[in-house]
Amino acid sequence: MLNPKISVLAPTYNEAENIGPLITAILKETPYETEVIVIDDNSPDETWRVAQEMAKKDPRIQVERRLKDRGLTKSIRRGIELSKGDIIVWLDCDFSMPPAVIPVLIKEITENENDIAVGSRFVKGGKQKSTDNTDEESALAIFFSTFGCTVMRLLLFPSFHDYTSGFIAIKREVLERIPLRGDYGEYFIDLIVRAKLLKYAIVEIPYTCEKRMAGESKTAPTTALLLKRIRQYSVQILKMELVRLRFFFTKK
Ligand SMILES: Nc1nc2c(ncn2[C@@H]2O[C@H](COP(=O)(O)OP(=O)(O)OP(=O)(O)O)[C@@H](O)[C@H]2O)c(=O)[nH]1
Ligand SMILES: [Mg+2]
Repeated sequence: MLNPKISVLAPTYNEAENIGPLITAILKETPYETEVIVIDDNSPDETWRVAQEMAKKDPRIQVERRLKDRGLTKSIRRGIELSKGDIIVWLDCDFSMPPAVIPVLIKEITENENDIAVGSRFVKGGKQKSTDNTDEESALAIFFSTFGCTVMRLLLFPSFHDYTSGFIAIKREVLERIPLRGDYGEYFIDLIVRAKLLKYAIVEIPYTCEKRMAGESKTAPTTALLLKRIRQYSVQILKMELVRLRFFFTKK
């Protein structure tokens, strides 16, 4: 792929302290012609305002302030709709996923004939964030994502490791064939399983997941929400088994 256009999507909810430095880092690190699209769910901390101020001075930045129907998957979907890139990248906006890895993911598509490159905590060289100095909910969330990904590997495709990554570079044409489905992080399991079934070339690139730079977790700020997420992920695994079965019988 020669000279692709790149769209980097930044879904945010209460990331006011992170979004400015993150946009700057993304624009610094990403090769080729790049647009950054911030999709903010009308954050009470006014993340959208910080991004809008930057967008006034830099035409590469676009801000979508969503006023209703909050949701991570819906926001990424909206970002895809607005984007113009040949390759679309997205990542968490809390510096847990280093922007310096973005060019490595893109290179896997432009030079190594992959369709999808995923930032992975669970391949050799990758690292899940440490549970040191973290509260109980975050430690539990870290435990469940590590344990959950191992279970998914065993039940789904053992060749893939980080089913809840959320850090990805992907060709637009793949997303045209596989629209994102789901509410929160489980959309990623669906995307990977369907892409595997359709035999897209997927590579995992190791990275070290850091603790969020500032602000609060949206995955597991309370034990009740963490349990809800675990339930969502469990239902998703069962759904994917059904999708797999249907695929093998109908080949679509
Ligand atoms: N637009 C939008 N973004 C969201 C929503 N919920 C979470 N996000 C963003 O999705 C990304 C992942 O959320 P995090 O809170 O970092 O989840 P996490 O990585 O499991 O939790 P941490 O351990 O705190 O990093 C971040 O960029 C959030 O701002 C939402 O409802 N709407
Ligand atoms: Mg995070």
